[in-house]
Amino acid sequence: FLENGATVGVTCVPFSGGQPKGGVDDGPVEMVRFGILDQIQGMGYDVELSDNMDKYRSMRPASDPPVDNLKNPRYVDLATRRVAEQVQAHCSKGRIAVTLGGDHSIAMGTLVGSSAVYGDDLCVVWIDAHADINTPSTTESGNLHGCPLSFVLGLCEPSEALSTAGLFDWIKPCVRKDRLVYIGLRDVDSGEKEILRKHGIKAFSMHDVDKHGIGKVVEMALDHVNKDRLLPIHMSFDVDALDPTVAPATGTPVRGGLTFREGHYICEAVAETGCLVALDLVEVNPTLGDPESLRQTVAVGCSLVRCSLGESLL
Ligand code: 6HN
Ligand code: MN
Ligand code: MN
Ligand code: MN
Repeated sequence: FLENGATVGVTCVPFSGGQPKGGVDDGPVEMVRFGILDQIQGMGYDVELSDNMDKYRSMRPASDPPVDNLKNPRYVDLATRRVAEQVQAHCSKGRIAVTLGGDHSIAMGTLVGSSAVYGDDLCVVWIDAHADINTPSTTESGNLHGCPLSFVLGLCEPSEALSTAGLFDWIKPCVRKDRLVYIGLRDVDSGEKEILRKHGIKAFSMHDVDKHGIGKVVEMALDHVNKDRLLPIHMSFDVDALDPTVAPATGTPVRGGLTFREGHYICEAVAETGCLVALDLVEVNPTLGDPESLRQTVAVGCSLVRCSLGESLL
């Protein structure tokens, strides 16, 4: 999939409706200001940018009371549906779809979009401190950035309230449970642990990274979803997978995360497969912390994107 003359389709999603903290909607503009588009171009890719990115902010409905404890459900429904269209458009033209968030709820859209093109073959590599697999009934926070995977895997029990409101009914199960793998977990809710166990979903926690080393963990993770390294990979990278000393400007930091090199190693190893078709880089919140934390987090986000696109391969 990665080859000379390839095109990267970038979608910027200035969206914060999946969680309560403002500022994560400024993530994409800060990464663009840091030069991510020129950097991708400088690597030899053509870059196509999705249009009307400002529209995300104006999509917020005037009234959006919780449904089933889920916060901002209409706003998240509208925004993620648009993300799905934009990512699908890139993938269907053979572009590598790079989506810059925004909070992690936008992955409902990116995964619907990429799976619409790649179907059952799609492998999902989820790099995060969190499992983001709460259902509308297990979520304690009601924040939809903690729920995207339960929607695309089809784990949500049919909810009368959601279907009456006509919300998320466009999301059909589109990712196979045995083609999802996690790296970096260290803050998983008890309801989520139950879901991972029940469905036999493969996860490599920070404990596994300590025990085996990142090289072995990435190899085992890719072996699980993509034994022959022939299937298309969608990597969803939440910057909070990194240790807060490496990526401090993020909404739900958890101590004991991936080092700078471990994070980059994952991206390099995925690039090396040549199978990357879609990448999400989410949860950069430039308003949290001092200017140096901001610069550091934006810089590391851009550098993970470049590495995923093969920057450090010789
Ligand atoms: N993220 N499990 C917690 C919740 O609210 O459901 C945290 C979710 C964090 C989500 O970081 O993308
Ligand atoms: Mn996440
Ligand atoms: Mn997270
Ligand atoms: Mn609907």
